[in-house]
Amino acid sequence: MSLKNGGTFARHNTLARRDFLKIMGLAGACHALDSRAASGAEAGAAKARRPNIVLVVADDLGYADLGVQGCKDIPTPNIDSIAQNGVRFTNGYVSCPVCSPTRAGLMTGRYQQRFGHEFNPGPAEAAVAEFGLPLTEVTLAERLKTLGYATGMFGKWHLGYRPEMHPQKRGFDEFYGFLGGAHDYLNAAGDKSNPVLRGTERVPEVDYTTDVFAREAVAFIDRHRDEAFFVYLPFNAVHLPLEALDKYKSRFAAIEDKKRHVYAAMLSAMDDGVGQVLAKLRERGLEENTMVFFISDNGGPTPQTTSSNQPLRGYKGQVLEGGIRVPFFVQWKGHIPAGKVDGRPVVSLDIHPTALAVAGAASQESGLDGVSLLPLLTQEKDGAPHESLFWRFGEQSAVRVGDWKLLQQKEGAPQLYNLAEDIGEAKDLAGANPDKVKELQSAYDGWNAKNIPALWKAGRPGKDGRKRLLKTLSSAEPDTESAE
Ligand SMILES: [Ca+2]
Repeated sequence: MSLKNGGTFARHNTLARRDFLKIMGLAGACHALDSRAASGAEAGAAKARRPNIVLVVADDLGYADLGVQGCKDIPTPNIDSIAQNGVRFTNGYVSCPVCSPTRAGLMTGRYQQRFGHEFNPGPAEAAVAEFGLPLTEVTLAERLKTLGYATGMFGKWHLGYRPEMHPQKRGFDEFYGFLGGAHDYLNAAGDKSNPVLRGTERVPEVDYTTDVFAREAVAFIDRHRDEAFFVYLPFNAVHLPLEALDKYKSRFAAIEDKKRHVYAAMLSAMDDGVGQVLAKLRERGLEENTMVFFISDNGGPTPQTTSSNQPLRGYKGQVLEGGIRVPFFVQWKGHIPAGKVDGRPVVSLDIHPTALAVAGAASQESGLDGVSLLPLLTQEKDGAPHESLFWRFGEQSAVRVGDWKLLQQKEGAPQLYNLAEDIGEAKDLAGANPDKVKELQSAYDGWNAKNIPALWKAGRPGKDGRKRLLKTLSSAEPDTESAE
């Protein structure tokens, strides 16, 4: 795709949003339309205000872990329904193959390497002292809050432990969840170094975390049903540790493999939770006024959890497709097509500008790397939203331009694949296509020139982190980069 096409898309993007707002009757003083004070039928009130945004993020869910993505032994009807009622992107990517950097990109709409958020921080007990989403960056929650949204977050933060990094300092009115990267599900209140918090207060008793995060999100929707809201629901499911309630495990008595059995139960619990959120939107007549996103934060770590990235090669922690291509669904009843499968490459960075466009933000923010997907979703625009997509994760890097992908793993020579013909990245075409290698390398170098060095490295805690690590070594099992 040429630069010219990219420019056309950007212009069309702006036009489409303006037209869309006109249609919605939202152009101009949207804020005045906030219907908190309005009474009467809920559905009627919902029509006269900015659309809600619900962003559900699964943790370490593989590309093929959902029914609609090909999973055969674990039914996920509720998550599947988002794809069935909306658009399923089959080339949907995240900007990193591990947790925290993906979330940094997701919240900011910018490649996280632009601001040094390239790595995970290490486990909560020994997090790198420098860790946290830099305060130079503006989150989606902050931008939506400025537009008058009620903002709530329920689940895993993983963007900083320091007080100034707390979700409620980064745009969220309400927070129920934990600050770290991994968490117990069954004895959730027992984790003293990474407690479950309501706001900044430790919660003394916590149910199965997947259940409770969904319950909190549902309660938030109920409380804020008469105003525009943004719900960020990043489950820690289906990340390690493998822990599930008997009521979920009993659904999978036929699965003999012990890991798979618990994994199925954890995924089923999350599917129930998503179902409860969708049911609440339906009950309150908000489906047509709410855009719902569903993604995973990185690919599945198959050996650890039995997650599947088929037919992709590679796992969490790698820039092979299995690490970065994820389930990516968007639903907005009555506004975007139902049951559409879209093969155009999109990336998690696009969610931020898409949400702002849906919210009717007056102008596009500068400095974003993501683009609004609204013109794709409303079918007003053909063509790809991105000329190219990029990944950098320490010694690993990758670039995708059209169907071509050039990638550099930790060791070895750069590899070139044609994803249209070889989704499993099995046939390295680098030797036969030196010009293509050069072209993609040049695109990567241009992108990378605007990045900065990583502000911290996982597994190398700063002075404070080292102290904490030594203190907790007897009780803690340090996570590896890929396990976190
Ligand atoms: Ca993850």
